[in-house]
Amino acid sequence: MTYVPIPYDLPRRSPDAMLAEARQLYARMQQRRSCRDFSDRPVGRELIEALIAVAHTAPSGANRQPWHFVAVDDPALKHEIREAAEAEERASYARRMPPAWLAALEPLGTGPEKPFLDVAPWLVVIFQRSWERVEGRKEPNYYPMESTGLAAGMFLTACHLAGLATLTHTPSPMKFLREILRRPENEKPFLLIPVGYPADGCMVPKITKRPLTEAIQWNR
Ligand code: IYR
Repeated sequence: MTYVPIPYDLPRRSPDAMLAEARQLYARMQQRRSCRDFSDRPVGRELIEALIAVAHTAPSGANRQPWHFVAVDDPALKHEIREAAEAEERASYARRMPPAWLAALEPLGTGPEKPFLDVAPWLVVIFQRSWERVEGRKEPNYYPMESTGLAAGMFLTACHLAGLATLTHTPSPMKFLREILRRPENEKPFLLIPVGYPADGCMVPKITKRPLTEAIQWNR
């Protein structure tokens, strides 16, 4: 059974307007940074829902939408997540991460303490659904990691453009999130994203991106 075709009504804009739009968007996106120092200022649930709605427009393999978003603002639940994440992170930083990895992170100054998991008003946990149970059988999803990554990227972009800071946090392993958040066995934690306002006086490391010319090849 095929989908009903409908007209694709993409608004027509002049090339100049398109270029100006792209450059303005670039300037705004250059200001996006990973934030590790959040304010506890509340953010409304309606806004979080609207931002997740943006992510939910992402393309996905066979339109299976293999993602699930869990938004946590309950302080006790955030704290439970913090405790579990820090337990994993302490083991990672002390034993599991090889010296080269620790050396690569050293300039960022990260460590096993994750106060932002208590402080940020929301923790948005994205799960990847690798398969679905259909009438008792396991049906695979297609490109679940790519699809969920696309949705995650759109979520980060939406948060930034709305004026909120995020951190793509990856405590490892992240299995504890499925247990704490009572998600089913077909869902794998993908990213843990604190969302909120930066703390007053929040500082971020001065990093730059390599020149665009090194990231693009035109033709062969
Ligand atoms: N997941 C750990 C370590 C970490 C790893 C990378 I790669 C980073 O860019 C930053 C941190 C943590 O969250 O501290």
